[in-house]
Amino acid sequence: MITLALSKGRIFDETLPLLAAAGIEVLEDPEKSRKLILPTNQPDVRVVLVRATDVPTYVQYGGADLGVTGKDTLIEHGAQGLYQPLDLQIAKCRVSVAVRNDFDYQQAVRQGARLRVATKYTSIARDFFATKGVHVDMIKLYGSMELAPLTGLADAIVDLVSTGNTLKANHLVEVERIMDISSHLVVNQAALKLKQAPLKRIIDVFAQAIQQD
Ligand code: PRT
Ligand code: MG
Repeated sequence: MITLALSKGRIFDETLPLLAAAGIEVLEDPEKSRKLILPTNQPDVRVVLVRATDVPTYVQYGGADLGVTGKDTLIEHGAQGLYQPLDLQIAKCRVSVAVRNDFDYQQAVRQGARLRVATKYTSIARDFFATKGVHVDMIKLYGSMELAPLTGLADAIVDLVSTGNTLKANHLVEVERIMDISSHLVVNQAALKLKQAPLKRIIDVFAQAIQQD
């Protein structure tokens, strides 16, 4: 049995065409079903639905043989024990710094004052501001970072941006692009040895499907 860990939403949706290229069709719609383990048309392949931030953990400890996860999640989680054979070029976005549109970010950074930064991505944010030589007070959040500058919780946020519509709707502006993000295929190291043939086949088909795009 091959177990693939996916999160509901954009990662699930954008992985489907890659699975199709490998002849794998998921037999239930995660938005309609309450099942956490979804069968596929291949009796020896199943999909487990986990929280996006839990995908690396499932694969690392062998709860799944392989998974699809954002580079942002991989960096924050740390990639110990994970083989990362492919950048799938899906679920693309960027990690950026954003502030209220009436906040003078350049001035705040230039003065060398402490910047209060709210984010779920504390590791990425810490590295980024350390490289810039900016002192930060880091506030860890788990959701809706956009709210932090609006309520006075923080001066700036470090968050994912794709279209920029969420920032705009909340009177925030992107002031720095930290890094580009896409989702990667991650594979359990032990599974790669024990189930080498079927896993290698999936990796190869995914690699080919990406190149054709
Ligand atoms: O949503 P939930 O809290 O359950 O979990 P999650 O946010 O960890 O998962 P999910 O499924 O939302 O995101 C999974 C992965 O998709 C992330 O780890 C990224 O690698 C990738 N991805 C790509 C994104 C986006 N684009 C994205 N736009 N993840 C989140 N967003 C959010 C962003 O945080 C912001 O709130 O969408 C909003 C901004 O979108 P725009 O288009 O308005 O700029
Ligand atoms: Mg989300």
